[in-house]
Amino acid sequence: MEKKTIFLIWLILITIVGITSSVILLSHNISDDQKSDNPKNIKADVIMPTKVSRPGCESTDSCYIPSKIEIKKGESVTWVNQDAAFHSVTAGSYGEPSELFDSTYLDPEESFTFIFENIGTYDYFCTLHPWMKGQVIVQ
Ligand SMILES: [Cu+2]
Repeated sequence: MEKKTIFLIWLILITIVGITSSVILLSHNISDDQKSDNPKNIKADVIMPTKVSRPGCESTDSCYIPSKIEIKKGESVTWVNQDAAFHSVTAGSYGEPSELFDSTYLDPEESFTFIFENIGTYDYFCTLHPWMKGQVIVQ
């Protein structure tokens, strides 16, 4: 009778340990999934390449790559800052921001996504480097 009780307690303990380790393993997997959402793994539609914080990229239209992107209404564009300097993605043109979107300062490797709900041609620029210009064409 006593042996049976000990066996039952042992069985309950094993079950608890089993459940606890499954929960720990599951939560580990969840945090691994969340890590893949970090900016370095984000799919970039447009990048800000290196060294665009000095003038020059505008002569080859490569301050944002690609500088012109065509999408369909309702789609989004994701910009990723691959430079070592801060940049922004700001709707409008230098001195005339349209206020439709503004990433504010993006750190290196940081990204910004905007969903375009309306057809049109949208100019954007970098508030820190006026020579940096790009365009989103929504069809
Ligand atoms: Cu910039």
